[in-house]
Amino acid sequence: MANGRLIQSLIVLAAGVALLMGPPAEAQQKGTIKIATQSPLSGGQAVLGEAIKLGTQLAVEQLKGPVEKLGFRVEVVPFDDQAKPDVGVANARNLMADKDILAVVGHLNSGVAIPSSEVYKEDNLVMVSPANTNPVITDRNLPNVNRVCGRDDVQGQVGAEFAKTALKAKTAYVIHDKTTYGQGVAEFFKTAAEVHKIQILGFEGTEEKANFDPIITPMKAKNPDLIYFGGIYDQGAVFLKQMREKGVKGKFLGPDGMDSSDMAKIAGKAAVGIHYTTTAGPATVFPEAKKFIADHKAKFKKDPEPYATEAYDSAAIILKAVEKAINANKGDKPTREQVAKAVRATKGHKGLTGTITFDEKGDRAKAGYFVLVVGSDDPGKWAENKLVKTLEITAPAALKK
Ligand code: ABU
Repeated sequence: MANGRLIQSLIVLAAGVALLMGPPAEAQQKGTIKIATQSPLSGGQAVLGEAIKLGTQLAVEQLKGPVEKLGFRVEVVPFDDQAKPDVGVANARNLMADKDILAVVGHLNSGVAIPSSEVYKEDNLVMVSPANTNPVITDRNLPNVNRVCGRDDVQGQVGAEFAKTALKAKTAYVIHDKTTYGQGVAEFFKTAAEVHKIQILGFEGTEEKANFDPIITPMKAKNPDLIYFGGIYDQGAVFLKQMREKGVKGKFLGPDGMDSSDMAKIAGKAAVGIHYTTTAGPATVFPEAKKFIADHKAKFKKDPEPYATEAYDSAAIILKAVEKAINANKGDKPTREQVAKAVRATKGHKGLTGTITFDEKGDRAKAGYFVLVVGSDDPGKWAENKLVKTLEITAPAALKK
């Protein structure tokens, strides 16, 4: 009898303790919300693709708390688009099939992001791009496509103005990689350069990655003041190195595709002194990014590469939007469309790279544009490249429908 009472008391006590501790963790779980990344994680552009993945991972690790408090586990799912449009589209189909994926941070390449985002659009899956600069990204007015970086129509003008006023170029020779991004930014540079009365001595596209002799020989004969390369560092650095080896003396300018420590690794001494424009603000110029740089170094044992900071901001915007969408949905898991709408409504987000507001087409209302000069052939010192110009420019208005 006494034993019976003791057992009864223990049961009551255990129930009381359980009540005080709240329901077990699994009972609070309303499911998983996944944020995908899409960027090249293999191949020649993996340095920047990896930066996008790492920036996203760090943001989710540090900022997922409020969404988790609402009962959801938050995960990052990285996809390797290999900088190839067909791979990006195939990945997009796969990630669309996973209904827990509510947002994408990506891509690196505009030529991959444009067709992939046509797939995301089918179910209003939101994409926030840290790095895609081609105007078409947002000029399509898709409700699910946004970017925190600038645009090539502006970047081309910034480059041309710098070529004229700072580099004193009177003539230029323009090479591009025939991609949506590389050819696009080269054309914007050329148009703006002509407005500045820079004479364009040549304009040529190539997919060559190893032997640039057939391009360099006629270019050298024209002795341009400036060579502009519209493309990415894995090709541009090889071209630059060979161009110097062949005795081309003109100054070298490129867009944000040059902005990677692999530029110095591949081009070596030829990289020292070249200029590039970029929409990836060097992390060191943002006071808010100080802790991010330290955390990135501690966790990944290296400096953040360009666009890691913008990836962090992209993921932070997504997490805030997911939190708002859950609350607006009475605590239930939101739809992809609800998240997309909350992302587009982003106004005055205090990011690492400054204040971010999306305009009606998904552009960052005011984006930063930077001009830098390479200071060393040591890839480990890429983050120390000297900033020579900073601009903040309002995104061009939406195209008339
Ligand atoms: N903006 C640099 C990466 C290249 C691209 O937008 O395609």
